[in-house]
Amino acid sequence: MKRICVLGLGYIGLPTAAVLATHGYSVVGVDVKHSVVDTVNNGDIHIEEPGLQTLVQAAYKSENLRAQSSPEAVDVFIIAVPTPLRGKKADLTAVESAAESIVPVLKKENLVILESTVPPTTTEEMVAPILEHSGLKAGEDFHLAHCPERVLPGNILREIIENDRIIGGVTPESAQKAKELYSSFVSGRIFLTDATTAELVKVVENTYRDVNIALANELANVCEGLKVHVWEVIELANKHPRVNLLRPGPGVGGHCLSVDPWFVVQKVPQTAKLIRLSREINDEQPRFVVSMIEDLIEGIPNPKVTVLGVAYKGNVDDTRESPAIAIIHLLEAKGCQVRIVDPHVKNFEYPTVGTEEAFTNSDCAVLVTDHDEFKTLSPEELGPLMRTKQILDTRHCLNLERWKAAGFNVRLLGVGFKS
Ligand code: SAJ
Repeated sequence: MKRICVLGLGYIGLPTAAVLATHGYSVVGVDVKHSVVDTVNNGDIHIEEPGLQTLVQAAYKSENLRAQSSPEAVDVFIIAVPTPLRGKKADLTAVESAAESIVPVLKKENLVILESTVPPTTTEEMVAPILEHSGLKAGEDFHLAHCPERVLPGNILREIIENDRIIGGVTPESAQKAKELYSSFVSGRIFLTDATTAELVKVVENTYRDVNIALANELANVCEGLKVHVWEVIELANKHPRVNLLRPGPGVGGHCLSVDPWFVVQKVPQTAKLIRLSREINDEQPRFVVSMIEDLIEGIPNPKVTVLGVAYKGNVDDTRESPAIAIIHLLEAKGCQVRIVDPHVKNFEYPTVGTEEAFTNSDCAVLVTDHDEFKTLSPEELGPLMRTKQILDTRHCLNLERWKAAGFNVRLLGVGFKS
């Protein structure tokens, strides 16, 4: 198993291709975007991920990584394409076309691995039948497995190697073949199962987190009403050895937690009640944040609001499903002028500006993303630029005592004091 084709050179595919290339495999990366193919063929990257540039450079120099627009005959195919949400259901178009593009070059004894997150049964009921258009039978003539990626954006390169992996084969032999490949670069444990179980395990992991955050968000809103400090409640409750509440915030974003639970709901809509409700609670959170901002800017004519951060979480450049998007839409719908700062995000549907410009004449700053850069902002320097010195921290990541000392009216999500 020396030649590998990775289909999809995004957040998962590119790091995977680069790791494989630096582990001695000859890797062909495939992407439908020509700009991505060109970038990778120049040894460059098109996404922000710590350490990735260095790794891709190393892969490029080793001449083990090149990119092109369609797959060629190899030993192993890894599909790592996006599975976005459309109408609360998985859009599997990219998986479908990736599988179709493999058909003409698929050979006996090949191994095909689906890494993309998919609704349970996709590998067996959708990918296998497409690949079988080649005339070869999955599990008999070629091996097919689902090996969900489980890495945390921002920490991908370490986690690709160190995380435990779940591998689900359409047959035990397929799982075993995939294990042989992963064990050549993974230091974590590898667990084997069937393809549908692996698909469900992956979406359940993110569902567990989403449900936990929904509870934290509901608690934050409960604490607002009770005038209790939610962050203290969670910290103290987590002192119990069997309690691990996650953190409330402005909502849940990213391509995983806000998406994957719907993959379960779409399969069993009548049964997955808690999963659906948790999604709804987390999707409602931007509205709650905006109601807090409204409270702060009440009575101010032509209010201007500074949004600190549009990435879905701190220190990444990814804005997919970010709660900031809903917050900005809602603020604009309420007639606010919005100024956005994000030191990590380069491409966003709204213009972003520098910090000083964003604070100038502003009536309220709202911290949406916990980027490290925001933790060291100077309220002493930024306050005088503002029309009204107010700040709302939805992540509990600012030193609000300092902002208060600089003359700010401060609010923290989930604390419940009137401004
Ligand atoms: N969030 C909170 N409160 C918390 C933790 C997170 O509001 O206490 C929010 C974040 O701000 C963000 C969202 O949840 O908007 C998701 O962030 P995350 O850090 O929980 O997860 P992701 O989406 O970056 O990555 C997850 C990871 N899954 C788990 O930890 C179970 C990662 O391991 C997966 O590989 C990834 O989803 C994926 O691709 O599925």
